[in-house]
Amino acid sequence: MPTPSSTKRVKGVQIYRPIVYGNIATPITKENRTSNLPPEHTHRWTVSVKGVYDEDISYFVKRVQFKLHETYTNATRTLDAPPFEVSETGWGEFDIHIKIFFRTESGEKPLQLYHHLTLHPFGPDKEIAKEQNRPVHAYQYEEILFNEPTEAMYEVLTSNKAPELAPKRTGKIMYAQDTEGEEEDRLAEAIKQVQELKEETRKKLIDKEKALAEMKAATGKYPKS
Ligand code: SLL
Repeated sequence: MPTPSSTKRVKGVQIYRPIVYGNIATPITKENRTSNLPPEHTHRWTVSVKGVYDEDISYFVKRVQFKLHETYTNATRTLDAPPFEVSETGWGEFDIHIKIFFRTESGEKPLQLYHHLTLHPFGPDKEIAKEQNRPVHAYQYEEILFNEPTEAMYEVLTSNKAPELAPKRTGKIMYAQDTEGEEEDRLAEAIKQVQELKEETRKKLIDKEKALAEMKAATGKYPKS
């Protein structure tokens, strides 16, 4: 009997799909506190699993389970359709267990990730951020590897139905700015720094060239180049 395409694997093939997971948190202030909130709750937050450009990942992800701290009622929240996210209010940080289930035809085991729910600003300008009640973004990037996917999953991952990995939104993606967080941010910062450095070097070079030209003119020692 031939092996069904749902179990037959495509040898030597590896397919990566990037995702972003993490949370945003906003302080509850006097101004935005609603009367139904327990007084000890200090933050509103949303934890999510999404495409890097916020594109739909449900073509390969069929379910995401978020296991919250046991102080929450119904601590295990299961999402069978996008957006794969949970919004809550609360007072404390804790580790969220995130379990990602793939399409059945993938034959893949669920992927277990952990995210530390981050409510408080971190990084170099955390004090200002705290003062200004800025929202906190704490996201992590992950590349999911499908090693020798089943033929059916290979189809799913590579077919035209798969959304383009092109940006759907024009907004900048916000990444965490500390150790947990993102190469992306550091990369953008590095590129900026290199550009600034290039510009600075260019200016210095122009100054040096000028000085050299003046020296040449003054001494008459050097042949004109
Ligand atoms: C801490 N170890 O002590 C952590 C636990 C738990 C946070 C934080 C529950 C909100 C509610 C909530 O915010 N739990 O359901 O009332 O910081």
